[in-house]
Amino acid sequence: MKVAVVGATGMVGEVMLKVLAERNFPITELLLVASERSAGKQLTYKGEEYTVIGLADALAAQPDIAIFSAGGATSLEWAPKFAEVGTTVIDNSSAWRMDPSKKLVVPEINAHELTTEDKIIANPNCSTIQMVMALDPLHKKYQMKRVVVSTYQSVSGTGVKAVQQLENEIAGVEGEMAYPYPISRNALPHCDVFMENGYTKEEMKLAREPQKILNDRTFSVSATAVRIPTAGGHSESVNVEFHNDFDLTEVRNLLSETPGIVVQDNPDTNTYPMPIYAHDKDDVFVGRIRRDETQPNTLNMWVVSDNLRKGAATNAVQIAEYLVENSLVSSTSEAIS
Ligand code: A2P
Ligand code: 11C
Repeated sequence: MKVAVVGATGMVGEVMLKVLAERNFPITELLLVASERSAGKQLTYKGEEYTVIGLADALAAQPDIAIFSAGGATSLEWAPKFAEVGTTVIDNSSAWRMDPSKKLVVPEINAHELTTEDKIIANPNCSTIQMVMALDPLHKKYQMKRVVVSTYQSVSGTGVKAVQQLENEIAGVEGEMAYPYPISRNALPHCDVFMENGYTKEEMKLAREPQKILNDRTFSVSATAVRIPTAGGHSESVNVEFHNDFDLTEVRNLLSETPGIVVQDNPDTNTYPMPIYAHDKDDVFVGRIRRDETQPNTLNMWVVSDNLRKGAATNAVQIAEYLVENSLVSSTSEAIS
């Protein structure tokens, strides 16, 4: 495959290159793409140096697959141009997620919906991906009615400036602020911008994206998204009410048997998921599985994942792998790696 990584110099882009290399994605030609500011810069992939190019040059090269992590504005402008020349775009931004003509894909759940017609495929929001990974097997068995989620999101979800703000504050040095307030020793009930309804955009992503991914509007999600001073890995307290009753052992078994999920749940040994241990892993970790004793058919759980991996890069690469394995993209040349 001729693959373009758009936003290769960014935080997600860096992890994308790592994940593509680790999973040995079949690449015949790799185009590393960023803004014109970065054109000419050198980046390394599998020990080889690559020169960063701009979007116009990447488009002219007509890649088979382009994975975009360069923000919504870039995706809105450029993804259709790539699609027009036959490239299949996998887009990490929020630009196309709720567009009814675009699929919103978590491969373990709904990759089977993809066809050769899908030229722009949306990758869901990081906090959505880890939540639906844990909800899907339970929804299939017990049918969800309502989810109440509170997130504890790392600064890496905001980007380089936010990671720097946290590091500066810990080191006690002045610097640029990514957030309106200090983040060290703090918790900001504010992820992404505020909307007219008083919710943040992140909260609305959590409310809307799961219905589209699970192709089911019979359940609702109410979210509060909070930024906390962790470097990487998002955590979520998920309260889910089902139509049908469940057995806790069966819930643990269902989750354990689900590919991509690891259950870490043993109060006797203080075993539960934490962001520092989810770091650099592709799985979604679930623990603190217990019955909500205040109402029937309701479960509490704690869901943690590396937001730059399963929440972004890994999910996108898994989509690309699915396309290749199911001949939904055609390669312009023979694979050499
Ligand atoms: P650049 O490094 O040249 O600015 P992050 O989310 O970590 O800030 O990364 C954003 C990524 O998107 C970077 O690789 C950045 O490139 C890229 N990017 C931002 N704006 C554009 C643009 N207009 N065209 C292409 N790439 C862009
Ligand atoms: C965060 N979820 O942690 C965001 C980052 O819609 O893809 C990714 C934003 C998005 O703030």
